[in-house]
Amino acid sequence: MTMPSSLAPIPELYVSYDSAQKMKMEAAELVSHDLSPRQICDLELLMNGGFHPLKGFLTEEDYDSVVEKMRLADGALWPMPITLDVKREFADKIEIGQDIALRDQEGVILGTMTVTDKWVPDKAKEAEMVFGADDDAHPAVNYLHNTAGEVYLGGPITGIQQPVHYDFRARRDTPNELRAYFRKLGWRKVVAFQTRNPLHRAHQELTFRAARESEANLLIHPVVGMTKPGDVDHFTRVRCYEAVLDKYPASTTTMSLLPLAMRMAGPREAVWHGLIRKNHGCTHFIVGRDHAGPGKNSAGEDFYGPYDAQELFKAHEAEMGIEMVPFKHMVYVQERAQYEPNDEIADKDKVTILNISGTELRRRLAEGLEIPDWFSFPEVVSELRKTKPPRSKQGFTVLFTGFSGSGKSTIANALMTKLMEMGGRPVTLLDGDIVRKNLSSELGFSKEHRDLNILRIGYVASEITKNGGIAICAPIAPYAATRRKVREGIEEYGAFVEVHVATTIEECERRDRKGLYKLAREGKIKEFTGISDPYDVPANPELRVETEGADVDNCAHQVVLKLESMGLIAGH
Ligand code: PPS
Repeated sequence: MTMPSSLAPIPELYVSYDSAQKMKMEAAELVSHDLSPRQICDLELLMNGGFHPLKGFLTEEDYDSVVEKMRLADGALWPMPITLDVKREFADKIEIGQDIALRDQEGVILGTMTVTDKWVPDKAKEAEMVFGADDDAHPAVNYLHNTAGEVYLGGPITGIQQPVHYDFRARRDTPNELRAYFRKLGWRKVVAFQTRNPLHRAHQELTFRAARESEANLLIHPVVGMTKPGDVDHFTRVRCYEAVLDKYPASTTTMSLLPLAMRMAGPREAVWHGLIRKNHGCTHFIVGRDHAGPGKNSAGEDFYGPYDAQELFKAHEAEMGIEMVPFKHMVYVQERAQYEPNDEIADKDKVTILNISGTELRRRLAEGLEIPDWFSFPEVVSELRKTKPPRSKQGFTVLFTGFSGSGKSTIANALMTKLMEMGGRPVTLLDGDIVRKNLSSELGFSKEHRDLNILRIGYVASEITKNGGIAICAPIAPYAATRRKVREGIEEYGAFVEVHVATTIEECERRDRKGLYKLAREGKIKEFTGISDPYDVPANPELRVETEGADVDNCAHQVVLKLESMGLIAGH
């Protein structure tokens, strides 16, 4: 087997410091492409040699070959299409041979690309061949169809500067920085552990054993670029990793953060991860069961077999020049108070084997239940608890929707007062009228304007929810599709409680508190909800309150009871 014979530097795509200063000025004149977060991750690893031997975003010929054969056109093994997807309107402006500037989201020029290729990819084919199925349940296929631009541009990159990171700077290393570190410490064999999850005791055991068995040092190499939607954020994870790092014998282990945008492509991803680690100077790589698995497909089945990744890696191991260390499934044996590889326990019928699944862990965190010491380290559990407090301490949003005059604002006000009496979390009321005065004063009541108004309310509510507060919103919010969008934005951070204030249009008109229904009937107010403009009755709100025959206090109390039953407020 060919192993890296030296830790000599790997080629990068950066120009010298002086040239970079000059190029930066010149590049300001070029047509610019604003990179997406994923493209920034890809570009960083292209420029620093993490994706060696790639010299830029793939050309059409390389792309076809990677998709079909997992190889570049020159035959080199490369399993993942690294492509620069752009919008059609942008592609139409670009001539072949033209240089473009690649900018980060703040407009900083990171590099330039000479566009040698421009084509419309067959995305369905890419999905089938690279990810195994053209199924949007796969996060990368979903990205391909719903986020990526229609056209791919390819060509060589000239690197000007690394993307700027303000977080954990001391923990970020380029392939050459890691190679230099290994050289300096005399680490000739290094086994890398890839992860996108917090580490618990079982991981610490298995990585320690992997290193010991391969007589190598250990590199914990977590992904901090983009991982699977819904994963624990990397800030929390890195704080957890730092706690676990102290548990290894001194000077056997180090940690470095990898700005990779994962694709969750299972077997192909494992091979890709191996090549990336080889570029970072590692000799061994741990591949687990269902490595980089994307979860279930839309038929509820796994996308890949549990050992497909190990098999594909094994088949290419010699050519890759990095050795696979298969992940051992570690379980806790209560009688012996230690972790042991599951397949090495001879007396399974005589001992008690304990395990806590990922789902069970999430449940315990969500409900504030005990997480035993044998499962994880107290420092890790406490970090996780900080980011995932129990539901009764998380932020949430209540959206009241209903006709004008239905009683939304009155009930919302009563609810706010009740929640403030309970205390614990800040409460913000985003009432229809208040919002229209402060946030949406230029808007009218066309469909477009109402949507804008509701999306603005949704955005503010999502920020409040994210930061642990309670947002109470009370606009008419007549369109179901817009309400759904708001729900999606908020559910990323906390619960969304839709309350339909179901007062009939007849009753609202009879009450006519502001005299608006009369004006609407006379045609003096146009596009009036329920009279001359539509209202989509919520099909599945968390709660529907009838106001006729019930007083305000009772309506607000129904909402409180709902919030209690959802675990959002502690019983009182
Ligand atoms: S929306 O559709 O959600 O953007 O509406 P919203 O921001 O809640 O604003 C509704 C309040 O504006 C007054 N108003 C109208 N409502 C409906 N249709 C028309 N054409 C209209 N013109 C003015 C009305 O007083 C609403 O207040 P509420 O508190 O709902 O009674």
